[in-house]
Amino acid sequence: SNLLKDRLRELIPVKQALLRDIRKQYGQKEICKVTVDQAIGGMRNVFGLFYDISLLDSKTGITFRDYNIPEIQEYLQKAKNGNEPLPEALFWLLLTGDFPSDQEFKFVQEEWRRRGELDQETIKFITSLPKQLHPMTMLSLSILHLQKDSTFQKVYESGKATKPQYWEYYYEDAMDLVAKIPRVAALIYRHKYKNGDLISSDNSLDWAANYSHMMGFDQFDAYELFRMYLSIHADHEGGNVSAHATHLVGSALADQYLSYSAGINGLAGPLHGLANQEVLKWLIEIREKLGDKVSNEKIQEYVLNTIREGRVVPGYGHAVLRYTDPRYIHQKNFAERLIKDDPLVELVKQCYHVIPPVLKTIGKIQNPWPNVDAHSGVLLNHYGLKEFEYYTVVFAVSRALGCTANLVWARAFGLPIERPGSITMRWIEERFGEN
Ligand code: NMX
Ligand code: MLT
Repeated sequence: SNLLKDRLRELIPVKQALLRDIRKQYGQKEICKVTVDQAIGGMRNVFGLFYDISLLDSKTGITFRDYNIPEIQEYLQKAKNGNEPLPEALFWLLLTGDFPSDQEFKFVQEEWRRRGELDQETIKFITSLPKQLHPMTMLSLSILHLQKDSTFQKVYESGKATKPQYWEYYYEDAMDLVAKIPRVAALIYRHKYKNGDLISSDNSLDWAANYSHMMGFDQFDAYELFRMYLSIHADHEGGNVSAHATHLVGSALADQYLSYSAGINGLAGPLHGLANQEVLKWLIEIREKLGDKVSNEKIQEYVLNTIREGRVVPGYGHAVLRYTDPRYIHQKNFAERLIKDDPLVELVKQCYHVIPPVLKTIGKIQNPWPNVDAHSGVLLNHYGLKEFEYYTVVFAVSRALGCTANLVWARAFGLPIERPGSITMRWIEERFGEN
C-alpha cells in the first residue's frame, strides 16, 4: 500500500472541512490594511497568501508545521550515529503535519530510491548542456526537461483529470521530482566541474548522503552536512521568492516541474538564494586583499566599502527576520561540533561579531543580523565543495521539498488561480489627491 498517499487521503477531507469552517467563521475578517508604500515596497507585512506547511516569525524564525529547527533535529529520524534530521522524515512532516513512524520514514526513503533513477535521454540532455551556463540555469533547464514525464500534464491533456483528483497527480510529480533532483544536481556538478566523470548512486545510502556521494564527497561528516543543509533550507513560509513563484505558477495549473523551475529561477537571484555563493566570494576576497589574520577594524572598513560601492553585504539582512536566523545558529553549532581550525569558518565567526554593529550604523537597514546564507558556503567549502557558483543548486535541491509539498496541498484545497490587482501612479493620485 502507499502509506503516504493513504495518509493524505485520510487527511485531505478533514483539512478541507476545516478550511471551509475557517472561511465560514472568519472569511470576512480583515487581516491587515495595505498602504501605498507597501504596494510599492515589495508588500512587506502584507499577509495576502495562504500557505499551510510552514510559518516564519520575525523574532523566532521558521517553524515547519509548528516545529522549529531544534525540535525537528530532536524528533525526526537520524542516520545511525548521526545528529542531523533526515529530509525523508521532514518531507513526511511537511505533507502530513505528523512525525513519521520508522515504517513511514522508510516508505518515503524506498519510494525515492525507486523513483530516483534518470533515463538515458535525460542524462544525455544534462551532459550536453553548454558548460559555460551557470549551474542554476542548468538545473532549471533540467527540471523543465523532466516535465516530459509529468503525470499531471499527461492526465490533464487526456481530458481525464477531475479537480478533486488533481492533488494525486501533483503528489506523483512531487515524489518523482524530489526523488530525481539530487541525481540531476550531482550530474550537473560532475559534468560542469569534473569532466563528466559521473558517479553512480548508492541506494544503501539515505537521500541526502547519496547526493553527497554522487557529488564525490564520501566522508561521514559530509553526509551529515548534506542531511542538515537539505533539511534546514527546505521551506521558509510562502512569501519568499522561490516558494511564492512556485505557488503562483502552480496556481495556473502548471505542473510541479514547470512551477518549480520558476521557483529555481527566483532562487538564482543574488538577493535570494544566490547570496550563498556571494558570501563565499566576498570572504575569499577579504582574505586575498587583507591577508590571513584580518583585524576587526579592517573588516569594518571592508563592510563600509562594500556599501559605498553600492553593493549589499551578502548573507546579512532579511525581509522578515529581525534577529539572527535560527538556520545560521544551527550551522554555527554544527561547525563548532565538527570543524576545527578552518580559517574561513573562523572568519565567519569573526564577522558575526563585527558586521551587525556596523550595519546598525547604516540607519536604513532593517535587520543587521546574519541570515542562512552567511554560513552555508564555508561548510560546503570545508568538505571539498569549492566551486561556489554551484552552492545555490544545493539550496534548490532542498527547497524542492517545501515548494512541491505545498503544491500538493494547494491542489487538495482547490485553491484558485492567483491574480492580485495592481495600481498605477495615476490611480493613486486620483484616489487620494485633493481634487
Ligand atoms: N547590505 C547592504 N545594504 C542592505 C543590506 C545588506 N546586507 N540589507 C539591506 N540593505 C539595504 C537595502 O538594499 C535597502 O537599501 P535601499 O533603500 O537603498 O534600496 C535598505 O537597506 C532597506 O532594506 P531592508 O528593508 O532592510 O531589506 P529588504 O527587505 O528590502 O531586503 C534582503 C532584504 C535580504 C534582500 C537584503 O537584506 C539584502 O540585500 N541582503 C543581502 C543579500 C542576502 O543576504 N540575501 C539572502 C536572503 C536570504 N535568502 O536566502 O534568500
Ligand atoms: C528563504 O529561505 O527563502 C530566505 O530566507 C528568504 C526569505 O524568506 O524571504
